[in-house]
Amino acid sequence: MVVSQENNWEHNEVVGALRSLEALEMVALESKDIERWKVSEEGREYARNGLPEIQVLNVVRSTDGCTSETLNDKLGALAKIGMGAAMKAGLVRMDKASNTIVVGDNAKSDSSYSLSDALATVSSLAEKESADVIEAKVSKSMLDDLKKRKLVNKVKIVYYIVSRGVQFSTEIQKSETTLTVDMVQKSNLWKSVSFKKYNLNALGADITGGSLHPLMKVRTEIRNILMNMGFEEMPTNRYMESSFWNFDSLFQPQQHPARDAHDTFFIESPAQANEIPSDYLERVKAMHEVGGAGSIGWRYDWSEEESRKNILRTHTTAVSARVLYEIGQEYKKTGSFRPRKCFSIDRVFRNESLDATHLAEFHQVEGFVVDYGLNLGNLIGEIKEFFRRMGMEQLSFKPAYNPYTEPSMEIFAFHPGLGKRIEIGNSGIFRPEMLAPMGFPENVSVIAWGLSVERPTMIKYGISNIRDLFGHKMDVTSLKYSPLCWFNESRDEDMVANE
Ligand code: FB9
Repeated sequence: MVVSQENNWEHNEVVGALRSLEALEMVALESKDIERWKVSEEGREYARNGLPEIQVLNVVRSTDGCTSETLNDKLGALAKIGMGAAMKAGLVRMDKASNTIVVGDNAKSDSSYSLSDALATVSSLAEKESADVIEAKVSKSMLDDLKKRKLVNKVKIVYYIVSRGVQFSTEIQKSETTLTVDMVQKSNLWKSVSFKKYNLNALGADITGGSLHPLMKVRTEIRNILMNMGFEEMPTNRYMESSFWNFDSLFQPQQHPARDAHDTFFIESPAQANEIPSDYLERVKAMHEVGGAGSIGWRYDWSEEESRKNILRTHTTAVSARVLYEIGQEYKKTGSFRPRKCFSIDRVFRNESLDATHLAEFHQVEGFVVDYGLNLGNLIGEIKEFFRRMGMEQLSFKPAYNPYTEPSMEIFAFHPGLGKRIEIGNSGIFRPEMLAPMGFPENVSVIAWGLSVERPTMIKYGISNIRDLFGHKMDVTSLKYSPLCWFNESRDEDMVANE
């Protein structure tokens, strides 16, 4: 501290240099700390020119019929600060008869203003005496008043007693950091140079590089849960899809509101899909127009042109439709098929109004089981097991409507962390009007359910605004510190059970 003052050096720079010399063992440092009172810039101004209330008193004393305007003219901004303090201290008062400011009862010409004395004492001693010396001369109440008005404050100053180190020298001999071949074989320098000691306390360099997005951590956890339940992943590498696979193959009528532009993104180019199996297209057309497999259909003139319109897929059920069509074809060819449990997790796009929890896209999870004679009980069982592994128990089911499933159910669960029941997904049994054109017989059924990745991620990571999770405004650096995602401590048991 003294060194930095005497040489007008920055205290922290002096400390840095001392630390470097200590590392070279050229100096030894004994750390000390001391409490001091420091006077603020405002405090120093008042110590020079008088506290605002004293300046107000002086103006009032020297002005007959002093008014607020007089004070403002003479003291500017100080008038307001000073007037309040001067009134409070009884140095001045308002004379109602003349409506002017006059000298108060506490302003006796021979008495000094104790707060001014206190400020003067602190200002004269602060730079050279420790806090306890000042506190012996100035009362606590005065110091508290000055501190409250931010004119002084108490600080702890760390300083060092510096003495010569074992390697003291008036020159800094550059310590080598690397032992080279030359030093050993050619010049024998290794005998005379000094080597820098390893600083084993030094922190390692921050490891840069990428880090996984919370959505991807949750997607991986959900993928592992489904694979441990025997589900195989479907190919989802098709953001652009035809309306045919996204809607028509699911028996969703062409007049359905979800199919128009305010809910769906239509592709301008290429606008039309070409590769739709023609025989399958005809069977889908017939199912919409006149029905079949016990259904009376939707009874409207189905448009092939409408079905060929390219869109951004609105759900990964379009992926399920393509996979189920291939399985149905297997049945048509061989008269049997291998029952399967399939899932998909990928981005879907909806032309919806944005808000704190909805963007125009989200990651959908969908699982289905195709087998002979599946029923609602099987569906509820799969859903309960899946969400149990996500740490959700106490599920409940509410009848709902989907264009391509009947019956359909919304899924709810009590979330222990949130302490309330929340919606966790949707589900249903694919309609026969969807399965028959694919080639499935009546005794084959498909149970399915869906959820998003965003909602569990936002709950898991405590994120309330989806823009903090996904999109150009999210704080990417926060990714480095987001923890791994485990939904259910009993996951290890599940892993062992399924191995
Ligand atoms: O994910 C949703 N909620 C959810 C899921 C998991 C979860 O985990 C807990 C922390 C551990 C917490 C919450 N939902 C579905 C419910 C709501 O968030 C809902 O408001 C938003 N939904 C999306 C659709 O919004 C337009 C979530 C998304 C969703 C909804 C339905 C399906 C898929 C995704 C479906 C389906 C389906 C139905 C029948 C057959 C096949 C697929």
